[in-house]
Formats: sequence, structure tokens, C-alpha cells
Amino acid sequence: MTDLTDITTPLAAQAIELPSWAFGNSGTRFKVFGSPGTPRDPFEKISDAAQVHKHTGLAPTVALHIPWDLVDSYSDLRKHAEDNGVGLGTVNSNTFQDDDYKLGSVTHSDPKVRQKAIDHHFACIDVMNETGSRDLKIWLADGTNYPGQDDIRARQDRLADSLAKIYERIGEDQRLVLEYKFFEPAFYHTDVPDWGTSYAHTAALGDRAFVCLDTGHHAPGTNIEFIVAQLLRLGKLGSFDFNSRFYADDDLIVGAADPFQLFRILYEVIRGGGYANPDVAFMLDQCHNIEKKIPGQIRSVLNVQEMTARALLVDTEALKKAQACGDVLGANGILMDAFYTDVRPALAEWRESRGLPGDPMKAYAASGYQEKIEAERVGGTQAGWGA
Ligand code: AOS
Ligand code: ZN
Ligand code: ZN
Repeated sequence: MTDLTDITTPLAAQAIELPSWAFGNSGTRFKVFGSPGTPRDPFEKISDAAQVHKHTGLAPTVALHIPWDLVDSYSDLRKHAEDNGVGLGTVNSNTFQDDDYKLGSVTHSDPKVRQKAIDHHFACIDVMNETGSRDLKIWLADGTNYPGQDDIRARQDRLADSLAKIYERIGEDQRLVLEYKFFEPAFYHTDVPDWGTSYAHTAALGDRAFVCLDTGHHAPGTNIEFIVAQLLRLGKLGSFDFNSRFYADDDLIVGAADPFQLFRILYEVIRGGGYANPDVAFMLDQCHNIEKKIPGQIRSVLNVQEMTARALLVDTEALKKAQACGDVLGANGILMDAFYTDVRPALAEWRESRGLPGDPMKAYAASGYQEKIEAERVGGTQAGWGA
């Protein structure tokens, strides 16, 4: 069995934030399938997220999305989270579901619409102050569908201006994290399409502004680990939205489509000092359209843990030597040896040694929780992506 002795300290430090929306129903523009036991409110979403942490020890916090997670009292929600052994994390804003935002939000040419979008972010900061959240994560759907539709340069200027107003409002211990995405829902151009644009804006804002890298937000073939290395080098990698993609922004279980890519990304995170570093938040941004949501999240955090263990096992001394003497295939072989190491039996044993189930998927299935929520959560409206 693989010897994990040298890597258990960093492994034990792993913390992956879960998205509250992963527990609600989601789907495509073709169909959203309902599923029995789906939470009916943010409190139930937190209870479900707590199950993931209970069985894996890997997911101590849950990210909120405003307004999907609107509640009367955030201190009650915070208390509910704490009673269930988890905490509340990043607050995600939403400027993509109002009719007013059809042509843009913080980049809109109408100052009234821009102000509405800015005010929404102020409201998110109010929530953060109640939940104790550190990060405000901004993903913008802003963009255009046709060349000439709007002045793309003026939109950059309006974006900079709006972001500056939002940034001014965040507290000394809070951060603004700007996510980029190369297309969708806008199809010709998006206003924050790539890491460089996010970097340019966050660098201009100041040292409490960072880039969020969503692994599903790149053109096919993009070398994501290079972006990771560069952002860490620049001190601007604030967080990850982990997920998998085969085609577009598929939001599938992280590591499902391309575990090797996840390994390469994690290797660069570790190499660049971003691992077990509170400045670089690991989050999931996933939807479970057809699979059960809690086991979907358990599988996700385990995938991250497995690829982290493999990346931590890279013989970095040998790799450095091989690189220094130009041993191309030797260096590649050292990386591949770590990638091909099956760490699962050793991880199972290590989990048990820490009082966790060796097989968290099995333990959850045997726990009876799924049957309980399916029986109890009848009536009410199931929470969904957008509700
Ligand atoms: C959208 O594509 C992004 O990935 C965002 O992170 C978004 O806020 C998240 O999917 C929840 O809406
Ligand atoms: Zn995302
Ligand atoms: Zn996305």
C-alpha cells in the first residue's frame, strides 16, 4: 500500500467549500428534474452540506448565493450551520436573473441599472457582515451577442468604475474575488472573459481583490495549470471554483471528466504555495442534474483529496534534478509515477485512523439520511438553481 506518512499533515489541512446550490435541483434549458428529498430552504441545504463534512472531514464551509439563499436572519442560519458542524463561507452575488440586466449589470450603459447592480453587491456585503464571510465572489453574466451591439471599451470603463464602488464597501478583513468566463450567457463577448482581464481589474482595485478560477470557464485545450502558476506567481489567485467539463460550462463532478487535469492543477497549486493556504480558497461550483446531490458532493471532495494526495506524492527533489539536467522523459516520468499511484486504499486506512469512515460513499448510503430526507421533505417548494 502507498505510504502516506510524509503527506498526512498537508492532507489533514485540506478544506473544500461546498456550494449551497449543489443541493438544490438544477438542470439545463431543456429540463430541470426534481429529486426526492431536495431541500426546501437554505437551512435544509446547510443540513445536507453538513453530511458531506461529517462523512469526509473535508468540507467545513458552505458558500451562499444571494438571493437564492435569502433568509430572514443570517445569524440564525449561521447558528444552524455551526450546530451542524459547519460554517458559512463565500457570498456569491447574482446580477443575471433580473430583466433589467438583459444588456448588462455593472457594465450597463444606463447608470440606474448599474447602480441597481452595485446596490445588490452592497446588500451582499451586509449579508457577509452577518454571516462572518470573508469573500464576496462576483461572477458577471455581462457581455454582448453581436459585434457592434455595444462599445466594448466603454463597458470596461464602466466595469472598472462599478467594481471600485463595490470594493470601497468591503471591510478590511474581506476580499472581492472576480470570476472570469469566456462565454455564456453572452456569446459574442463577455466583459470578464479571461484571467488576464480579471487580473487587470483586481490589480487596479487593490490588495484585497483577487481572481477566481473556475475550471470550467476556459476554451477547450487551455492549459489551466499554467494560469494557476501565473496567478500564484502574481499573488492574485483568490479562489477556485472546481468542476469538470467535457464541452462547455458543464458543472460536472470535479475530476470526473479529466482527473489528470485536476492532478496537474493541484500540482501547480502545491508548487506555487497555494495549497492549505487560506488565501487560496478551494470551492466547488457544481450542479447535480441527474445524480443524488449529497453523494455527488461526497464524490467530488474525495476526488479532490485523491488528486491532492497524488500531487503531494510527486518526488520534487528528483523532479528538480531531472529538470535541471534536461532529462525530458525522466522528468515527465516522475510526474506520471505520482499520477498513476492508486492512493485509495491508503486514504481509506488513514481516514479510519482519524475516526472517519474509510469509504464515505458507503457510510453515507448506510446512514439512512437519504431515506429520511426523502420521507420527510414532502410539500413545500424544492430549492433549485434560481430559487
Ligand atoms: C457561472 O457560470 C459561474 O460559474 C458562477 O460561479 C455562478 O455564480 C455559479 O455557477 C452559481 O450561479
Ligand atoms: Zn463558477
Ligand atoms: Zn460556471
